[in-house]
Amino acid sequence: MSTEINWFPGHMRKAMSEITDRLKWVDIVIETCDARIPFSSRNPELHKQIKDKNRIIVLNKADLADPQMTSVWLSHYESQGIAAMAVDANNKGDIQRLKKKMETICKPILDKAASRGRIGRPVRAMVVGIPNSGKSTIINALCNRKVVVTGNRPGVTRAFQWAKSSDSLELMDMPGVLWPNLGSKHNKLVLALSGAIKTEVTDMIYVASEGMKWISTLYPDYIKTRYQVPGVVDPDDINEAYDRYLLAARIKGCILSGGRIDEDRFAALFLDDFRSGRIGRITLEEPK
Ligand SMILES: Nc1nc2c(ncn2[C@@H]2O[C@H](COP(=O)(O)OP(=O)(O)OP(=O)(O)O)[C@@H](O)[C@H]2O)c(=O)[nH]1
Ligand SMILES: [Mg+2]
Repeated sequence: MSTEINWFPGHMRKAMSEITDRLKWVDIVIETCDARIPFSSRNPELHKQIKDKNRIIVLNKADLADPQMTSVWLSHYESQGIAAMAVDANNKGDIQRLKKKMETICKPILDKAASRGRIGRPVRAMVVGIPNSGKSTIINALCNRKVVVTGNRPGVTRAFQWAKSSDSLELMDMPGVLWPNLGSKHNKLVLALSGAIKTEVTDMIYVASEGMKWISTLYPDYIKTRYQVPGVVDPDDINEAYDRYLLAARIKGCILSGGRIDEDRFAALFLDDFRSGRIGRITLEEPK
């Protein structure tokens, strides 16, 4: 991926400072992560800001992640004493469980307020996370109605907005934020693969071919079955990854007139397959 990619545009810098300013208004932080990339979807800059707040990690898009790995991640958080829950924000049962969990977290806060004579003031929760992780979808689900705008691309929410979940819980939607240095090559790759980075600033062919290699390494049968291509022999061989990518593109009929491979079309097709779970339920990283 080119180092000139601008994944930290001005509006994210502004959103980060808005988060910092408004943290003092809220009692709880809901940190929304992507269950497919629990490590890379935790923004270290955000973490610094929220680490001392009462908070819960929501591993969202759990319907797209490997359920066994999700259990491993939840045990990992439990061992660290971090409240966490995995959800599919579009699943009513999961949202009911999240509501119950929120009630449990809110109760001591409401009790404490009541003991000081402050009755009727709802608990306020700020929902933060990387772009496209499902923050606004979770808010709408917790409110049982469409209060905030959602969309299948990063950068949909541009300004903070309050939403009332119940008489005792108000939620603040926030723009998704990345950080200036996205960390390792792996972090950048999986963030792009998941859809957290705008397509316009990403080398989609690189992301798709390297993503295909990484998924082939972790889940060899998924790639072989869907694209009828051979498995990984040498993970460090860039040519091998690219040849596999071209072969898969040919097999899927991404061919231009004259017989040339339509690499862009296959990149879009592959990323759409991954993001909608058609390749399989995949988790791209494990706890370190
Ligand atoms: N499969 C699946 N899709 C989800 C889930 N939650 C959200 N989505 C989808 O993910 C996309 C992004 O959702 P948003 O709620 O707009 O994400 P966001 O975190 O608010 O994004 P920004 O405002 O851009 O930072 C939408 O297409 C949602 O329908 C989930 O649990 N599972
Ligand atoms: Mg949003």
